[in-house]
Amino acid sequence: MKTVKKIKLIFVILIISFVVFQSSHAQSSQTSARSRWFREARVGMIIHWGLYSIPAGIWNGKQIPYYGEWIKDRASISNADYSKLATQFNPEKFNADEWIKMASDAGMKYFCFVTKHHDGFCLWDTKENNDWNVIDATPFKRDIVKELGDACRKKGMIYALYYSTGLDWHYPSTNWKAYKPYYFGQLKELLTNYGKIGYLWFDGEWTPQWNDSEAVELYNYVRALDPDIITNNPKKKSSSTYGDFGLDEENYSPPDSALRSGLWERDRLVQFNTWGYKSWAKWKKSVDLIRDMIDAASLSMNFCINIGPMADGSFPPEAKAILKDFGGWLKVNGEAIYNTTGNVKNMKINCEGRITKSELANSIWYVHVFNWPTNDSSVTITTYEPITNVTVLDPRISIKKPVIKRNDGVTTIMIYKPKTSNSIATVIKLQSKNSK
Ligand code: H79
Repeated sequence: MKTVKKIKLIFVILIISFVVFQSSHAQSSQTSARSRWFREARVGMIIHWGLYSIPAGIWNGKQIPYYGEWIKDRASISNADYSKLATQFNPEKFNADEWIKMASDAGMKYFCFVTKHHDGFCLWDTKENNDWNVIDATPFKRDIVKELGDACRKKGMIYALYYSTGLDWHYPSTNWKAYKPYYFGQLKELLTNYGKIGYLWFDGEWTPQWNDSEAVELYNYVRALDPDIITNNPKKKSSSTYGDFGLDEENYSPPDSALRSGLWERDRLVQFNTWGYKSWAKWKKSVDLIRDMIDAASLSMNFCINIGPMADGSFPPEAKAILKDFGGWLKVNGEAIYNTTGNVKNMKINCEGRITKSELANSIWYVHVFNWPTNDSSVTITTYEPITNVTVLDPRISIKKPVIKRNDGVTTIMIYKPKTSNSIATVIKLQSKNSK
């Protein structure tokens, strides 16, 4: 064979094996034991907190647009000025147990912490640098990644980590040769010194140095450090083709068609247009966020709520109020979210709402009614399933005996609006005679 042909053939084989390798990962993660906790948990919390929480969206008296954690870039702050923030970082109200209790009380099953954002500042005791981490550069001198990990384990909360791989303004990731061993070393610390980590979230993958082979090398490196770990797609945010799950980040959503296969996490902000706390950004309403979570579950996606704590280590009161609403709703209706799947095809409802299906038992569905029909007509559910049992999950809500008809293999269920209903979503549980 001529050399050119040979090279072409080798090239084709390489591409094919790369694609096969990646897609086998994507498929297995949907059913694998590794990702089981992720599929069951359904709801988590991510925390953006660091030096950027001190200016909280204001620099030199001006409100700086865009994400609070991008303030160094957006306000063109010099390295010298930004590093002064480290000397002010002393969050006297930080208490890892309190944070994890708030997450747990809100119904969250996993907790993800941003260990290093794009500013490169490390919130753990890294040995890879001696000037840009919480131990060496701040008066606080406590290993936050460790304290949160310990608190998670005490509470039975799964601990996950975010790490800005592709972008580091302090140890410039543009100098790839020097940066790569640095960040590989840091990932080793994070994955070997802090107990079992549920997932690792990579970020900054849009940068030019971030090509396919780097993404595959990173994924293989991380899996070698912990064969059980799962990761988001290290190459592209809005796809789950590589790695184990895709991210539907707010302001960065994939097309609906992409969501039909693979594992996904939807990430939503509690303040508009920021992940890190901003003193002046508006807050979302609980009802919208909780319905967003229900919508995610109805599409078989996880939902992860982002909180930006304040510089003193406390959660903003508005965030606490939102989390309280999540906790209140999930405490009563969690059965319709945890351990469920979505994409229910053979069931229709005549009002604004969503449907999930139990993974724990056969033939159990949950209809989440957002808005009841405004006139006197009923919520009407039509399905091929032979439903025999209709109840409301919330024991405080009582409905009149529903009308259930079965004709030509189609079940029609009519439920009239109860005197009191849940203004976020009232969950109706349907069981068929095949339920186990
Ligand atoms: O950590 C949160 C964000 O700070 C981070 N990912 C989540 C989890 C993130 N920030 N930006 N992005 C993801 C998308 C990148 C947008 C960019 Fe740009 C467009 C980078 C360069 C062009 C906007 C415009 C920011 C700089 C210029």
